[in-house]
Amino acid sequence: MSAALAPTPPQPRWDIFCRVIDNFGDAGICWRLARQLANEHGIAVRLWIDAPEVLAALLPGLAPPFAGQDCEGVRIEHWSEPLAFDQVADVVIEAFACDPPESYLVAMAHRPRPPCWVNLEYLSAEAWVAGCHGAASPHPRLPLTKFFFFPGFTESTGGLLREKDLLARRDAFLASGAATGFLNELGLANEPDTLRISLFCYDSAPLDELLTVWRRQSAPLLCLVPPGKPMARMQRLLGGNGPWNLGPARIVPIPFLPQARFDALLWSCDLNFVRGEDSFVRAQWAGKPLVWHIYPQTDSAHAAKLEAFLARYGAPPPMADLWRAWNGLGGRLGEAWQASQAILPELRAHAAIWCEQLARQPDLAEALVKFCAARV
Ligand code: TRH
Repeated sequence: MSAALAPTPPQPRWDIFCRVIDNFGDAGICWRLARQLANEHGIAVRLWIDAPEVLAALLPGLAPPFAGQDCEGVRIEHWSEPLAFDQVADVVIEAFACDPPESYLVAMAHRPRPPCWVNLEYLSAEAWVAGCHGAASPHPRLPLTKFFFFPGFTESTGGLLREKDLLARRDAFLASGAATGFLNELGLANEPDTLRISLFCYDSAPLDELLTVWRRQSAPLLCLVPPGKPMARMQRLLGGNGPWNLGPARIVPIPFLPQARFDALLWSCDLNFVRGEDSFVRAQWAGKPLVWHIYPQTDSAHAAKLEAFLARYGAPPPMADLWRAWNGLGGRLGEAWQASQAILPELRAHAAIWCEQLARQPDLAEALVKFCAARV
C-alpha cells in the first residue's frame, strides 16, 4: 500500500530591489543575500538591479545583455523604468531604502494579501539599532506596511550575512595550505615571515602616512592592492603601475577578484584593510585582525558609527587608535601602527574570539526568512 504524497507547498517568491549608489557594496550585499536565500532556503529569488554591470564585476558569470539571467539559482533582472514585471512576489525586499517603482507598489497593494515588504537597512553597531529593528511604517497612500530590518551584531538585530558553510570552508582552506596556491595564482610566493596585508579603502585614507611608516619598518611586508580607488591612490603616490618596493615593504597590484574568491584573499592575509559594509563583515568572518575604512558621511555620522563598533568589538587601544587615524578621526597613524604591530598576537586572538562569538548568532538570511514568515 502506498501512502498518499502530501502536496509540495509552492516555492516562496521573493523580489529584491537594489539601486547602486556607488562602489560595490550595494550590489555585493544584495547578491550575497539573494544567493543565500535561493541556495539555503529554497526561495525563488529575483534580484532587480539598476546597474547590473556593477554586479558583473563581482560575478563574472553575468554578462550583457543583463535582463533575465539565471545565476547560481537567482534570477537577475535589469531594473529599468517602466519596470517590466509579470507579478509581485510574496516578499519584497528593498535594499537601503531604494524605493521600488510606484507601479510595483500599486500592484503590491492590489494583491488580495499584500506581500511582506521589508527595507534592509545599513549595518551599524550603534545601540539605537535594536530599538528600530522590526519597526513598521505604513505607506502614506497605499494599504501597505513596510518593515525595517537592521543588520547588526546582537540577537536583538537582524544579524550578519554568513553562509552556513562559510567558517568550515575557511578552516578547510587554512588547514590545507590552500593559501599558497591562491598566492601562486596571483604570481606570488608564500613567504611565511612576511606580514601579508590586503588593502581595500577609499580615496580619503591617509595612505601617504602609512607608506611612510612602512618604508621605515624593519620587518618584511607584502601589501596586495586591488584595482579601483586603492590602486589609483597608490599610483598617484608612488608613480607608475607597480609593483613597488619601499624598504622592506613590497606593494603589489592584484586583479579585482570575483566575490566568491574575495574571501580567499582575506583568509590568506595576516591583516585586512577593508571598507564600507560587506568587505568589513567578511573580514570579521575571516577571524583575522582588520582595519576598517568606514564609508564617510557628510554630517560625520560615521564617527559615532566607528566608535560604536570599536566599543562593541572591545578593540585593544592601539587598534582603536589605528582605526581612528586611518579614518581621519584623530591620533597619529605612525604611532598607532607601531603599537598595533607590537600586539599583533593579541589582535589575532581577539579577532578569532570575536568571530566565534558572532557565529553563535543566527545569520541575516535565516533571521530575515523567519522575520518575513511571521509577516506574510
Ligand atoms: O565598495 P564599497 O565601498 O561599497 C559600499 C558602497 O559605497 C555603498 O554605497 C555603501 O552603502 C556601502 O559600501 C556601505 O565596500 P563594501 O561594502 O565592502 O563592498 C565591496 C564589495 O566588493 C564586497 O562585496 C566585496 C567585493 N569585492 C570583490 O568581490 N572582489 C574584490 O577584489 C574586491 C576588492 C571587493
